[in-house]
Amino acid sequence: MSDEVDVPESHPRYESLLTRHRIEDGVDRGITSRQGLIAQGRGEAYDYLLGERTLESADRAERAAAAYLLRADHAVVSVNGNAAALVPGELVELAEATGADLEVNLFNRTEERIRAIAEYLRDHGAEEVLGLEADGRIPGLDHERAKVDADGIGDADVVLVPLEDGDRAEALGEMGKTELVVDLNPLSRSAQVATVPIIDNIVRAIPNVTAHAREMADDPEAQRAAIEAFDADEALEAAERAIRDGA
Ligand code: PTJ
Repeated sequence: MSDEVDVPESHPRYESLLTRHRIEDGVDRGITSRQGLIAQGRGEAYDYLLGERTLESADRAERAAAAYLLRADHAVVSVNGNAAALVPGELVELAEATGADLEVNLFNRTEERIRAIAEYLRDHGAEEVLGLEADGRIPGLDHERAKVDADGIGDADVVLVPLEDGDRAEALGEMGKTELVVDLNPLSRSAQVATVPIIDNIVRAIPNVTAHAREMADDPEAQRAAIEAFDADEALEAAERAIRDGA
């Protein structure tokens, strides 16, 4: 299995085909669930409608997310099978740039997949990966879906959850956590309940959050301004408008 894909860069759908290949490769490696293939298809459809670009409103969301991560007492970046397959190195860089922990946290939880993802993140430079303990619980969810690390997501005040399922996003919000959600569907419950909904493809979103974090790292005033300049309802509306009108 390789990261290479036999598609010429001049192909008009090069990025999209490369992303598909990474998800397929993730399934082959035992990192991504087969449901992850379906989730990717849904994401692609929204990305196509959004023009496969980072909207200005999404860029503002990515900047606000960077500011929340930098200002957190304890920030955690949650990693599932799709995120790990698509942006493993980029997630490690984001954690480094913001001081956040990385925690493997799965919707369709299996111990094998958790171990495979943790190892894959370590192969991409991660020093510590949480999620193997799973000794904490998110209240209000059934047993398997409720599992988190007590010292990780359980203890965090800010969590970045890419491609999260709506029930869990809602339950994490009810625990009083500041939630930063990456999801291409502005109508999804996860995006709707997020403190910061990032309506963008994870492959563009994560490196951009990192770039903003590096730029604002030593500038508390810029961090405060980024949070103040962001309005979640406006961002959701802007994405819906872009889908409807192509604006
Ligand atoms: O690895 P696991 O077991 O934790 O499972 C992960 C998936 C993603 C399979 C699981 O959480 C799931 O089934 O999610 P859903 O309910 O299908 O929701 C996934 C959401 O992510 C949808 O709203 C998609 O539009 C969106 N999405 C898919 N691909 C991307 C995306 N958003 C941003 N970037 C993407 N590349």
